[in-house]
Amino acid sequence: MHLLAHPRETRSLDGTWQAIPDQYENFEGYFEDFFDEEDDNPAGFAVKSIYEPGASEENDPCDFNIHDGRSVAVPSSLGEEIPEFRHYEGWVWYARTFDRDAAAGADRTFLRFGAVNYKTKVWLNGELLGTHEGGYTPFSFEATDALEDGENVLVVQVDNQRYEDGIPNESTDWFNFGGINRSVDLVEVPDAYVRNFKVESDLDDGTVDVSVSAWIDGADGDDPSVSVAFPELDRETALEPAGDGEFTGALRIPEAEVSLWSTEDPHLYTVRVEAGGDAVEDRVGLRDLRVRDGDVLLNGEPLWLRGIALHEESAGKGRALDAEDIEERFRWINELGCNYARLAHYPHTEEMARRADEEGILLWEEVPAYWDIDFGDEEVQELYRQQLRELVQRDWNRPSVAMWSIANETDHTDDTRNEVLPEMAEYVRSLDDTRLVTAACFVDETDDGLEIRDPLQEHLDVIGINEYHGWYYGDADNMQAFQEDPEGTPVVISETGGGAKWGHHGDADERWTEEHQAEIYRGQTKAAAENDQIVGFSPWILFDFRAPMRQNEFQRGYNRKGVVDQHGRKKQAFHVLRDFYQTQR
Ligand code: GCB
Repeated sequence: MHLLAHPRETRSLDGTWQAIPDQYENFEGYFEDFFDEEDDNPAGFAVKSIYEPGASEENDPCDFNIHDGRSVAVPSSLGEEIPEFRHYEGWVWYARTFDRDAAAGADRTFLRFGAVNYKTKVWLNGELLGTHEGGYTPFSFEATDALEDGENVLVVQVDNQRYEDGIPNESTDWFNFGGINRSVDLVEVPDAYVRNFKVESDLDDGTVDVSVSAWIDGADGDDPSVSVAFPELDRETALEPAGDGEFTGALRIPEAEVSLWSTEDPHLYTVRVEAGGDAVEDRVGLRDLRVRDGDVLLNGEPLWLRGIALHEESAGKGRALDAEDIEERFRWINELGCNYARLAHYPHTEEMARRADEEGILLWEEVPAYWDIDFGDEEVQELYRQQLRELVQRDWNRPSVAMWSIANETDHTDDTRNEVLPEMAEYVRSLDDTRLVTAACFVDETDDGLEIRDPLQEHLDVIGINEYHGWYYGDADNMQAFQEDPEGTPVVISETGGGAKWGHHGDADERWTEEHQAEIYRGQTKAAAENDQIVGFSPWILFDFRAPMRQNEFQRGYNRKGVVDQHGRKKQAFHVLRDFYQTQR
């Protein structure tokens, strides 16, 4: 199933919702009973006592009424909205009503969720529309048949418990912000509509080859006429049926007529896909990205990726970033002199990628296949593919996205993992073979120095390495000893760094001081610059972030490896990194 893409007018269901925690998971049965008996109980909504499920409205103590929750904003991270829910992990019922004007009614209506952490179950007017697992990617359900004229009642059960067979699973070094963390929209479309489309480009001897695929749903065997247009380039072409609702076409445009998208000049073009009575528009970039002779090339030119890693988190807002947060992130990224950012360890809001398109910042995007995933479990593998698919199909039109990362620090001595991860790399390529596939791997310390001993490396276009010389082990500047990979695959240092509490000062060899962290950055940046195989650097991390397993006196619930603290105050390492990037231009 392809994702319902976002570039069209929608009706937002963001705003004030009601939220009710259900820690003991009691209410689903009563809630469903209510709809069975709706005629007897027209005013309420699951108004049942847990002691007397059959009680009438008059004598019911009403332990649970979907309209009588706490008022919360959507999108939001629930624990940030209601302080006593800060560490809550369990079920929460969300509800809101909305009116539908039947006269303006479209043929078909979908409900689209930007991201809900972690499991979601959705009912509209008592009808179960669907379920979803995974906290960071969008999903949609068709609501056409459940919609009513006038008032509609939308109920969403959110479960933010951590699961052993989840992705991620129970153990992560980040905070588990539950809730409807991204926007909810009603999407209205005609009977036959453009579900998604993909624009790919590469350079071929002075020509920009552009290929376009569009997926049309609901045409019922009656092929509509489908076309794509790039108005600013004065180009248009028909897309031909390719089976299973897919339509494809290509354009060849002389390079001289095109402003290619690059980090220096991130030029975007409008693209418009029409199919019968439906049309969607987006802004895309035309560019050529590939790896050759150990380099990452953008439009044929080698690039050194001056990066930074970041989590999606904002003080007091959890994972529900707003426009101001996105603005602030790009201010820091630009101030550091970056041309690249690693969005760790899960898909961030798609607004980050849209902004990166405009700013000319290349992105590493990843799914939360992190640490100890149960790779042997087939259901977990299916969930893994689903999360990859939902991310790739969301962002495959974003020119900023350069790398899809399939995993972070998974055990390279585990045979099952070594069978499954190459399959996932191939799966990503089958969805999108115009970007580079990577993963954050470990490097092994041996008697001869550092070696990449991960069998996954031969399946990757770029090898990501997380190493903490100078912090967890070794000396910060010993990356010179890094062994050349025989294949010459380019390496990005996907993580390195050390912790420091903002404002804590001392000698450069005193842990947790800004001076110590800055010294690690001096050693690491020097080593990275001297190693030819390293083509990029995204140290850990832009800002301090909440991490339940970090509790010493300097941490108190935060991972302190930020070059900025959680309030936006810069540490000395920020300046070391910025100075280094001046020299890497
Ligand atoms: C890592 C992980 C990252 C942690 C970091 C740390 O290698 O990928 O999620 O937060 O180390 O601070 O130890």
